[in-house]
Amino acid sequence: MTRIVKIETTPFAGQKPGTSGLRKKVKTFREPHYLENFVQSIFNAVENMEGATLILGGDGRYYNRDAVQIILRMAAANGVARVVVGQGGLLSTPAASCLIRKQKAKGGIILSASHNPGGPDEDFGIKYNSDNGGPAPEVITNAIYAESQSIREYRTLDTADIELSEIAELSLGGMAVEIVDPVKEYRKLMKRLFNFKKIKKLFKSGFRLRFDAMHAITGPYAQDILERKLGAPKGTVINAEPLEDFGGHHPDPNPVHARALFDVMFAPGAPDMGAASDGDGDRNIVLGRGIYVAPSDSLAVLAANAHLAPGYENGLAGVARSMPTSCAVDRVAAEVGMPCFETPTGWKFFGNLLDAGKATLCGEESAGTGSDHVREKDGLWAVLLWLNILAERQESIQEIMHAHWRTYGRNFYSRHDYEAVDSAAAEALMTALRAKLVTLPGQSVEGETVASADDFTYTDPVDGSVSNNQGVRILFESGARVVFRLSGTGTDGATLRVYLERYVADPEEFETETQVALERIIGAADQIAGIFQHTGRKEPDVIS
Ligand code: VG1
Ligand code: CO
Repeated sequence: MTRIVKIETTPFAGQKPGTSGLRKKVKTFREPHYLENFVQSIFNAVENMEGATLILGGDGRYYNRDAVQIILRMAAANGVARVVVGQGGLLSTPAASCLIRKQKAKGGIILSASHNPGGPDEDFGIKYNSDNGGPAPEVITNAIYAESQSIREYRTLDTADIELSEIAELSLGGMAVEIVDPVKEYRKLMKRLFNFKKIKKLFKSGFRLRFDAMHAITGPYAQDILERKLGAPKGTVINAEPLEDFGGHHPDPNPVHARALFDVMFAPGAPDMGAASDGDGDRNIVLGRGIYVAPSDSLAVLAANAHLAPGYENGLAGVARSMPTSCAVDRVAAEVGMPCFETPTGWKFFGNLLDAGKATLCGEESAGTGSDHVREKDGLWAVLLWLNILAERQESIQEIMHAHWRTYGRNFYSRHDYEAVDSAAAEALMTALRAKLVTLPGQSVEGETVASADDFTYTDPVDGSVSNNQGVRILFESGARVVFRLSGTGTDGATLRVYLERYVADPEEFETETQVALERIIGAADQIAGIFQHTGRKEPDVIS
């Protein structure tokens, strides 16, 4: 039944080496042999796939169903012994990570383009996770990429699609296919980490939450855990039904794409808490009544309060944040006396620190927080940790944020994204910026004097591997900071990300509007990088 398909010339335009997954338009994935090329490259590049157990599932976006069938056939043809698939082909990214660990699987294949839009004309994605449950490290992703460039054939079966809609144990060409409830193991893990009794009581006392699942994968998880297990009123989870095109929206929980939630939270009669997650369920945002918790601040507050949840009652071994994430969590770490690691953007860099027990909590400014319970960031986990903290502290989110700033000071923070910029123009901007780094220190720009400027290099403290060119960072003498980097996840031209941060110790200033507080840094950033000259853009597309 096995069929070997020859590929004359490889159609594979490829994944940028270094990124953890492949994200392209659905149209590209549907080109003959395109998805197959990448999947066979995984089987070729990862050793000992024969006889292995794999986890498979995705965020339910358009092409998820077809891709699952293609991958199952190829897995069987490549000698994989057993594949555990989420019912309907669905698994959130953190739940996939949880299953890989729980099942002691060889790895997992996750289908998602995360926060990117879905549909026939939009994005699809695929990535391979290793046996620790986390995105494969660069040695593996680079090997997969190398395979994909030279591959000339792939293996598949000539069989019909199998039924994935019911929980079952099936066989496909001698390979076991186990279709499992996508929520069950994940729910068990959450139950171990958090005080469900206390959170139940909180909801019973009338606490109101509005969780916007953005028609993405977290809907079924949030309904099961928040509404059915924790007693939140029905309707707490909105847009709960996963749709192939996310209802036509970007499943990106930021102030632009989650506008409706922000409007509710800033209007009279707002509930106590608002939250949202992204396409594949690994991101989260949290809002209180009339207040948006910047993700960098959320990480800091969670780090300072995690011990209130049973899973973290013995404290944290350390924390880690991506380089562009604000330094708010550093202040918490310094106070507690625990290490704080600074890694490049992308969750895979946290894996080694978590595996080695050097960090317990990790986070990124891009609405990602997580811990050593899995090896991905985890949206619903963060919401549950917040709920656990709120249940213990019996204060509002407003009060908790203000108390936090009074203790540690406030790191005003914002990210400006310039999307679908001409790729050559974006590269030229970065090249010019890198070329002038050595001349910047000492220069005064918009009243800010540059203290230091470099292109971030990371040396992994566990395995010593080095990652270069991870973003240009400019530190001012005032302590303010700006970081420039190009996105590795966009599918349309280039996205320039400008990360802006300014620390303020004076409580009188805490109420300043964020963009106003950052005005000078924004001006300095534009002047240093020449954003307008290079891109022709006067304003960012998204401010978060
Ligand atoms: C973005 C975020 C980064 C995150 C990555 C994957 O990457 O900035 O923090 O880890 O998306 O998140 P980039 O290269 O576009 O800046 V997800 O939720 O899309 O898996
Ligand atoms: Co995501």
